[in-house]
Amino acid sequence: MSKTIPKLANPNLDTMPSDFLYHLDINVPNTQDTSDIQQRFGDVRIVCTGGTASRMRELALYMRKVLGVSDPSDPVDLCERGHRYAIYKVGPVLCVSHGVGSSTFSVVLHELLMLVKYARCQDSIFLRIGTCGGLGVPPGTVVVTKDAFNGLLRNEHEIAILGKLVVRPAQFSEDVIRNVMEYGADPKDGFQTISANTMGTDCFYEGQGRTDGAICEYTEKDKMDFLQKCHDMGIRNIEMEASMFASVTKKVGVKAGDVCVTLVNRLEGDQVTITMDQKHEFEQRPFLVVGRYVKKLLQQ
Ligand code: R2B
Ligand code: URA
Repeated sequence: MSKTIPKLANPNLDTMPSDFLYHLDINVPNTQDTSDIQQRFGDVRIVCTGGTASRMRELALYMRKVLGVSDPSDPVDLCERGHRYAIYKVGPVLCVSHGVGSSTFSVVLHELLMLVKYARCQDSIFLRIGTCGGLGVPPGTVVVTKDAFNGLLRNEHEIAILGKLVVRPAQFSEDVIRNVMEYGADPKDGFQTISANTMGTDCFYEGQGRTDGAICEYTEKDKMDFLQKCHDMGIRNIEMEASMFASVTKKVGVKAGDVCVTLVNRLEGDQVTITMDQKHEFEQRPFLVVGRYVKKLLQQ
């Protein structure tokens, strides 16, 4: 199969003489000759993203083990001077923090997509490795997103552009979903990895039907009716990035997937009550699943 470099969906990029990926602190002085960027990032195949810089640093250390990279040095944050996000590189894998929610994630996602274009990365795959609330599944379950729904329970992402609402479809790559399940899930792990629908909301509290935020204008029954409706639609986890992530990557033709571990069963409560040690243990689970997938992918 022929390899592809992302084309993106912005004709202006073809006529810009230079570009500064501001939040990444990466300068592209000459868009017609990106050999320097190609040298630094041209081997990247998989861009792993996740909420926090410390988790992405841990993922980088884990990827060293998965890929057999023996390097005793501390992982270097390649965009430390940008002060917003962190990027670690382990061979063909980038581990990048994206903050909380679609708005912070979309900023770094745009810049990462431009980075892989300028670096002429072939067939790059974007992944989000995150945490989420679960719906009717035990805390610690790993969910690989099938369809991404927004807070209106639509399988799309809405964004205001030039004063108008633009609606785009929000599906992840079927290949990625299938392969993450096939290569990554292992019943011997002692936890479940399932493929199911995800709701990505713009708010952790009201947007996810919680009754414990600073504002709540609905009853416990309204909340449970809504969560039950989500469950009936095959939604098994709730987080804050899936619909934006699916829609942006789909729009530019880059394959992507979302792999998250549940921290709470929302049919049983709103508060995340697991201990920080338990949370840390749960956060390793998507590492295991994605690690196996990445290893297999790179062997092909
Ligand atoms: C899951 O966890 C974060 C909120 O606590 C958010 O980034 C998400 O999607
Ligand atoms: N992240 C979310 O967005 N929701 C939860 O319930 C837990 C983590």
